[in-house]
Amino acid sequence: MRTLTDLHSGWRLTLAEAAADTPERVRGASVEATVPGCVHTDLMAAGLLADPYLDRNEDQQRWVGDSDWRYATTLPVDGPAAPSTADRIDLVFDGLDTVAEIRLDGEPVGRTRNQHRGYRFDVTDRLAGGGAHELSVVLRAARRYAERVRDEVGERPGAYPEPLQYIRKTAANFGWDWGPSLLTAGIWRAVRLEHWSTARLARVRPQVRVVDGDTGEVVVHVEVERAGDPATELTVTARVGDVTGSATVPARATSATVRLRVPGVALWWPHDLGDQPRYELAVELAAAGVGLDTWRRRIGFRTVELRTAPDADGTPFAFVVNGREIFVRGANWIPDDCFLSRVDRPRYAARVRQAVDANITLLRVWGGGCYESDDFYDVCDELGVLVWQDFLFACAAYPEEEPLRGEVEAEARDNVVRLMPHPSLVLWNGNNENIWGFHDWDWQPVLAGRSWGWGYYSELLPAVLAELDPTRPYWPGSPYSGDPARHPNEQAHGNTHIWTIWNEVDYTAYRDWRPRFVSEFGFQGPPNWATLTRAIHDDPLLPDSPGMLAHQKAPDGTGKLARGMAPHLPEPRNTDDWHYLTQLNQARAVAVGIEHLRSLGPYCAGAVFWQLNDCWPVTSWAAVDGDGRRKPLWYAVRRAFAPRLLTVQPRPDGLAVVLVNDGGDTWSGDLEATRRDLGGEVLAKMSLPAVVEPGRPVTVVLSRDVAETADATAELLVVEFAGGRALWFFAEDRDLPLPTAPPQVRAAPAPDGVRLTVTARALLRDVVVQADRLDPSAEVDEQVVTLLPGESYTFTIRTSVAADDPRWGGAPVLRTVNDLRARAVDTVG
Ligand code: BMA
Repeated sequence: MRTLTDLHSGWRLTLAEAAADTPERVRGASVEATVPGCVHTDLMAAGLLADPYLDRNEDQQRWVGDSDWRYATTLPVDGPAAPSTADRIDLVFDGLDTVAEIRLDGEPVGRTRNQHRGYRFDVTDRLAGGGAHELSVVLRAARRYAERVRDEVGERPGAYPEPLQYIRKTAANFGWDWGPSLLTAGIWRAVRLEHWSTARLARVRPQVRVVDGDTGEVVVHVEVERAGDPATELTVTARVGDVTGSATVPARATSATVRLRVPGVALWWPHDLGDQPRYELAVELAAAGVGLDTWRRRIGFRTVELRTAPDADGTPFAFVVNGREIFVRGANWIPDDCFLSRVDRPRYAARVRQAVDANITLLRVWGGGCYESDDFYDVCDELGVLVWQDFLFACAAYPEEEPLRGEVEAEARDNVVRLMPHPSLVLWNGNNENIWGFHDWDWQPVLAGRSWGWGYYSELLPAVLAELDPTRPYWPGSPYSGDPARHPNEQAHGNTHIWTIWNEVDYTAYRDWRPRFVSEFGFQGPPNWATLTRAIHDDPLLPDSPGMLAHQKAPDGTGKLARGMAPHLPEPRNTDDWHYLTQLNQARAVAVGIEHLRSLGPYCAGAVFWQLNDCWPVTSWAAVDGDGRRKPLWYAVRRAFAPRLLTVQPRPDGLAVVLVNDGGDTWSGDLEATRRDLGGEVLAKMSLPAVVEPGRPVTVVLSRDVAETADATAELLVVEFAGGRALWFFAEDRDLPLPTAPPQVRAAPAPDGVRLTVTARALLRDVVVQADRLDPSAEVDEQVVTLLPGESYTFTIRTSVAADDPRWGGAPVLRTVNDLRARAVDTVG
């Protein structure tokens, strides 16, 4: 049997070649190294590097990425390297970051230059002699390597100045408009010795399908690697439950296929539509009845298609899962930490759980990140989250020549095979914004006819998929319009990114778009207070103080935040106000986008906002901040993505109510709409019954007496349907005479913390409880709550802070837009 021995202990890290500005304290140091891990985290653990996530430490640390580093360990004499009867001993790296030279006892074993693939080296002869062996891995500075490749293949344009397209390494690692530039190096995934004889399972590719309703079909393609006598006949057996099949690998052959038909399978569904039954698929390799190798994964049975055949309006982009067309409620996923090896299974589970709790049904693993570890896809399988995986190309023209082409193909092959057992994976996408860049970002004169990646997206990647995993749809890019002759971001065709909002125009302009599917749109806001103040210690702390600016990577981000909220909200007077208002504006902006896009269904078939998570504490588009805290946006997304949505939308013929039902059952009730004054008195009213079938939004244009007001700043619209409520304000908050009477607040002890009941004496806009200001570990069950006069809402807060703490009662913990009015009035008065 193949045996695996992890080589994760005894590693030391030293400098191999120091960049000029490397501090003296590091030069002679030899520190304990964590494997899997990276240089930054080892240096931090040894006290030689300040945490780059704090203040402006990032600026002082370029030397880490610009130096060469050496990892070394000794294989114990009586351990896995001891003389062995195995035919083969392989040294296997699941991931090296990135440009590595591997040696055993000082003699070269191999070189690598791609973070996104695994490597296997036959070291049988090297270890034959017994005794202690030294294993070392020297990692060369990635930027320097990339620049050398650039000089070889010729410069290509890109959105960032760094040479990220000349090396197969997580692009965002060079710095992004939400991420620091912390060029990592390390043995970032598992490393081990594998002992085996005769043959091993080199690749197992289960193609999983559903045929005839509830019969599962699993076609298992197996490739073996042989050692020893090539004439040995091998047997491959595959099993799902009590269904077994086998095939022979004849002498000298290296592949076989086993077909299984599994009757009566239960289908795997995204979490909002059904369960996630999984079935263990076990594959065994044997020779003459002796087991040689095994492979096990949990698969799921489901079908997926991407409907893109042109229709009368253009080119749809609609996911059909198990025969049912869905509206995708999605979020973009970026690496959850700049130091990828810190993202372990519990962290993936917590983050994906946050997505599920926000009613998100799809995560798009964005192309500037990485192919995540199996844990991520496994958690998505388990929790019923669809995954759209980008191939790793983002925001740049990528050369198609060697030494890159071969690496791109090898990494695609590795990862397509690795990820294909996962039912959650529903789409492979060619790249992020590169086709757009080619069309719009003035790349063509610079390229002057040189390759830019189109060959990857249009030929290489689809060919790899057709060969290895034809069960999943492929799409060349995000955005892409389905035809290379057409502008890639054309809204009637394919998938679209909306970035004019945030960069240029007000968020209400989302309503001017009629796209078929939006795979990126978003708006920034700062992280939660506890996260912000853990990372930034500016004094005074201002929106543009130095530490704050270092944690805001978007061009003119601070200006865009200010301009984005000015049309809507009262002006902030201080950093506390700014923090509450910019977070609130982010929540409102994205909710407006989501509700509008859902109201266009099924013409529009998905809204994937930018972005779920962060990789460090930063002001960004994320709903969950770099410390894992849910921003007000998260709560707004949960509401806007509720399977059943009631939303008010302006339409050419007047204000309309749109009822959206993504659930499995009919949604019906009486729709009641009232126009009221700010004191709550009903001025006009209409009601009518409505029946909303799944996937078919119903639009009801409101009668004019309800929908039109003569006094925009004195009235609002309240719509109710089947227990849900939506509000529409005729004027912006900054223009509303919001009542300044403070709410009544009552804090009562609860088993895990506090129940905070807020009662509105008058209309109260967007209550947020920043409990993390009192207790960094506090969690609040709801945020951004508007109360009509007389209404109460009870926030449940998990915290160790006592209920009788007077700070629960007001700013800066309890915030409302009304306080800003009060203060504005005070200041003026
Ligand atoms: C798109 C993304 C990312 C970026 C985001 C926000 O360009 O694909 O590159 O972080 O917008 O600007």
